[in-house]
Amino acid sequence: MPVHNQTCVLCEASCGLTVTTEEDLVTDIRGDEHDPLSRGYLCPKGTALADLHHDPDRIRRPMIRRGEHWRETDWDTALNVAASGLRAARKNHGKDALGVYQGNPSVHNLGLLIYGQMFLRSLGTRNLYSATSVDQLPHMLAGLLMFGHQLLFPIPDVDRTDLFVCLGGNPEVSNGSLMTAPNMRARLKAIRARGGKVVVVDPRRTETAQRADEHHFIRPGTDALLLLSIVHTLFAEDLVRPGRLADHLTGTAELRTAALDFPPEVTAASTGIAAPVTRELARQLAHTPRAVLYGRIGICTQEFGGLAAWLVNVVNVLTGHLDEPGGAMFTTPALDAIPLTKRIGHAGSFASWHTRVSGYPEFGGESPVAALAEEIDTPGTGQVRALLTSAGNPVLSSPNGPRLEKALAGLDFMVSIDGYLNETTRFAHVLLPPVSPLERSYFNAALSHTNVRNTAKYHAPVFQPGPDQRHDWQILLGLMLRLRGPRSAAFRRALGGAMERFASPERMVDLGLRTGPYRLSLREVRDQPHGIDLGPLQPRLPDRLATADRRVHLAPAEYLADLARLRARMATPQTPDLVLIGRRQLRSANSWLHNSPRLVKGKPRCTLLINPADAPGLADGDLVELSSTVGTVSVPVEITETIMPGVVSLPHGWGHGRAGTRLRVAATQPGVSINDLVEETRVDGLSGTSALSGARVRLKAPVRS
Ligand SMILES: Nc1nc2c(c(=O)[nH]1)N[C@H]1C(S)=C(S)[C@@H](COP(=O)(O)OP(=O)(O)OC[C@H]3O[C@@H](n4cnc5c(=O)[nH]c(N)nc54)[C@H](O)[C@@H]3O)O[C@H]1N2
Ligand SMILES: Nc1nc2c(c(=O)[nH]1)N[C@H]1C(S)=C(S)[C@@H](COP(=O)(O)OP(=O)(O)OC[C@H]3O[C@@H](n4cnc5c(=O)[nH]c(N)nc54)[C@H](O)[C@@H]3O)O[C@H]1N2
Ligand code: SF4
Ligand SMILES: [Mo]
Repeated sequence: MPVHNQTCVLCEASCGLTVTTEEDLVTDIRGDEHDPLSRGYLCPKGTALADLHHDPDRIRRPMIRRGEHWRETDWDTALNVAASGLRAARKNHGKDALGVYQGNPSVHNLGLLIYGQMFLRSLGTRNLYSATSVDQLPHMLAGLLMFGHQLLFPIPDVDRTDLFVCLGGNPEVSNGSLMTAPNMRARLKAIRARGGKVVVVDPRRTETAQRADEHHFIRPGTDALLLLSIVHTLFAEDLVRPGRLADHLTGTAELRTAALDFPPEVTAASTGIAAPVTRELARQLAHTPRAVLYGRIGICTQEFGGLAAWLVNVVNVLTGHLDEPGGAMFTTPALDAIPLTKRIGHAGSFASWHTRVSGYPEFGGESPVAALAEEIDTPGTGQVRALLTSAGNPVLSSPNGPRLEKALAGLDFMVSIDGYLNETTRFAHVLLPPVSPLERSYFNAALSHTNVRNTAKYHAPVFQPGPDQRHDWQILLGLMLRLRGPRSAAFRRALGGAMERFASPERMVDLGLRTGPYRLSLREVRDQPHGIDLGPLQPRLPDRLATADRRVHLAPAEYLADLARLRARMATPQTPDLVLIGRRQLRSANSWLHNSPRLVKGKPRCTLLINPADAPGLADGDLVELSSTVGTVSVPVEITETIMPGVVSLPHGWGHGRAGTRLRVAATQPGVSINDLVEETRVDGLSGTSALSGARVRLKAPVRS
């Protein structure tokens, strides 16, 4: 039976796979022992790729909706109808009337990544949205303001560090993010085995925290205060040692002044972290030669996400851990997007314009998702009339899902590129389904920028797509030619054919590799079925810096100005409300794998974690009503000391079973959507990133036991 090498595209870990097939069936999926990063590791989602591929609910032919009725059609008709609806909105109401939402899997799909950037940006609409603004935007902003490029992410060199301080991440479950590092459990265990230490700061004693040396509860949304207190301590106790980078910094004095107001004794009441703990954390980071402070989504999607992401980098710089082995390092990808994007003027942008309704700042040419519903449902010039969604499910993944649902229902026209009729795409008028992940080739274009070790991997598709199937990039190309290309169908076909041949994702990768730092070719990478190991991360500064003065900017004015907001928050008394945070689960991938029987079987997982102190009279499994200013959900509780008193947690990505979806397995375990409770108006006032974490909620209990 044929055995194929592939890579799992379901999360950033990008585990190598060996996939055994028999005719058109997947018979086995295992971890590839020779993959330079994953070395045979696989989580339960990897095997579920087979379920995804064979899922009878997965849409395989384009469809057009009239009222509630969907009918299959051919590609030419579907693309023509889709393009004419989108074109009408632009023609009648201007460029901004066409909105676009790109979801997370775009990052894991080579063709979609390249063509998405090329085509969707060329539409010139300000109403360009993506999952970035419910995710890593604050880290990208810090890359831009501190290092000069939005893609300059410092990555924890987890395999060589002796102190891993994890703030707002749960890598044992998420398998690492902005840190492509499969099997984080083994990697963290290895730190401890070599005498190192793992410290977790999180409002929940997570799976990662349970195996760490130390865990400290922190009140959601207060990380910037903790980090400023660490900075304060570093200066106050003369622990600042930027080492080799000392000559390449600006803003050290401003930073010291900024942190003066935030001694640990002052911030403790807000963070819940006692001053001696904060001081000790600062000292350990300063005194451990190979140490790294890592901050992930919990510090991004909160009210002070911008400040927190900045301060994580600041602490790594001040303690001499930026760009040093065992610290936070920059990658050297074989296809290096940083010089390529810099050359075409795409190093990043921030606040060069603001959104129409709420005045949120643009980032990288995009509007934050927090603005999507209001830009659709608020009349006026620039109102979104037609929407194209691709690889996303914002009804479940963005805040205030119910408002967005209403807004989508009111659009003149909507097109979705997606293989599922889900909570979002059911509103589309045209659904354009791409091939499955096993029917396309793989190259680690995006995630090689976040690898903990440099690698290059290419795989051919496991299955060849049939003649009536289209890749995402071919769908985008079809739309692009119909929206902006020649009017004659014959000329369009000829141009499309030429582009498919000469501008295929493979061609572009080959070109990128040849001009990249290792001067590889696609053939050389393809010849290594398990990928090429390009070695550990190397020091890259100052050369890698993209700032005009070739320095690391420690105290950009944007951050200093935002400190006033933080001071005000510190002065605001706590309310008696509970505070809601999210959580990830090993057998979920955001909202879209709940139709896999092997991933949803067992006890319902969509439960509300609550501390016993907040649950008098409640028992495990009791159904409670949880409400916020935007909605109410009924959910069973799970009473546990692992959640901080005053905080409750719901996993995200649930809330299935809505009318018009075609997800029969998911409908048997629908759960509720956390984003039916999170206000869309909760944003980080600096960056516009949604503050998904920290919504105030009230409990009415129990409604039934
Ligand atoms: N199994 C699985 N893996 C995934 C995904 C998935 O859905 N399932 N999703 C993938 C995606 S898209 C991403 S972006 C990554 C994310 O990867 P991670 O960032 O590791 O994701 P989470 O598990 O959500 O961890 C966030 C942590 O922040 C904590 N937190 C919440 N609020 C705060 C706060 O205010 N301060 C602090 N310090 N902590 C806080 C939460 O309790 C949680 O433990 O995971 C990826 N991997
Ligand atoms: N409250 C709360 N909300 C959150 C989060 C949280 O922690 N808490 N996490 C946020 C984060 S980090 C993220 S990344 C977002 C994710 O938010 P989204 O990206 O909007 O949602 P997903 O659930 O990842 O949905 C992915 C969709 O892409 C489709 N898809 C999968 N692969 C492909 C492909 O190759 N091509 C195409 N065309 N479609 C494909 C799937 O069928 C599915 O419909 O959610 C965010 N929302
Ligand atoms: S950790 Fe799981 S979901 Fe992520 S790439 Fe590996 S097998 Fe896939
Ligand atoms: Mo994400």
